Amino acid sequence: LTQDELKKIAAYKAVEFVESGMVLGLGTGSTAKHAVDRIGDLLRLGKLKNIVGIPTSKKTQEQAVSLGIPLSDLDSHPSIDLAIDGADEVDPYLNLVKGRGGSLLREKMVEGACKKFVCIVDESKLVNHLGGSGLAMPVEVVPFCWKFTARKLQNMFESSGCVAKLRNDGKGEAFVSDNGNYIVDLYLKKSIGDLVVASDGILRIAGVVEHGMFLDMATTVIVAGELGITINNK
Ligand code: DER
Repeated sequence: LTQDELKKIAAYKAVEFVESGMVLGLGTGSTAKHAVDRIGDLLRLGKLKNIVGIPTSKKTQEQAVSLGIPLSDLDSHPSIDLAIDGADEVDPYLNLVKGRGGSLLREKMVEGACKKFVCIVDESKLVNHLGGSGLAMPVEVVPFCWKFTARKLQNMFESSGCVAKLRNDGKGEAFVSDNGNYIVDLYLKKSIGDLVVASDGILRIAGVVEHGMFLDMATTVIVAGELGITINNK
């Protein structure tokens, strides 16, 4: 099975949790895309009714509009029944790294407002501890003096061999999030130790808006692997 087929399997399994009448957090990324497509299919087939979607990015909003999924926002729906979204990393305690797609702030706002947050991944996302894979740990920062903020972040995790890099948009410019902010990616050589301490430290830096560690937020993680699907509940 290809990675994308595994993502689709996890996504379709998550959509089995969706009931008519629900307010749904719609995730962002290539795995969540399959879940949103599936919800659109079931609505069109009449198997799901009265769904309201709360998108976690402009990209997902556009996808949902094209599928005819009725949309609203957190101002109108401060409490959401169920969110379905992907992740970049999942540790054994269901803590996540998210945000390599640049949508972490709206994802964390929406998923923080959910009664249930079902995370969908293929098995390649499973790690023993967050941030140790050498891949990006995203932090959304205000553009004002971003170098100052990036340096503070890098110094904070110096003992983990941290290198902070501004995410670019692939066209030589800085990536700009849906909220008009920049993303500084932290590349760590070693684990950052206590995740809550790291989270608090990052959020205490004035130029930081939010980071990509979703601690104790997922209520269920659905993992699709070569040997089948596993469903891990908090
Ligand atoms: O950017 C994000 O938070 C995405 O959800 C990411 O974490 C997972 O993206 P993927 O499903 O394309 O791997």
